[in-house]
Amino acid sequence: MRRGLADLALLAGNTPHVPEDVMSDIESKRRDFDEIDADHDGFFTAAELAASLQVNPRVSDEDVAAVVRIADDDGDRRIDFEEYAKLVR
Ligand SMILES: [Ca+2]
Ligand SMILES: [Ca+2]
Repeated sequence: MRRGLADLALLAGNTPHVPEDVMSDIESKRRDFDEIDADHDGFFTAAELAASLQVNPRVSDEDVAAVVRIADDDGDRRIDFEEYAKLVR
């Protein structure tokens, strides 16, 4: 049996293992994370977080450092996506 393009498109659009709302939640977190992670190395540091928050003058360097301290589970002083997802869940 040969699959047509329509069948493949149907398969591609069909993700039974991940409910759509969970999927979009992860996707929107991933987008936010990528925005903070300016150099896209898969981590963001206090400096990258501070730069992304510069639009908000009420956020101090101390606040940023505190967020990184709280979110940084493995103590490498960088926040990976897993740590970020936990923080904003
Ligand atoms: Ca980075
Ligand atoms: Ca970390």
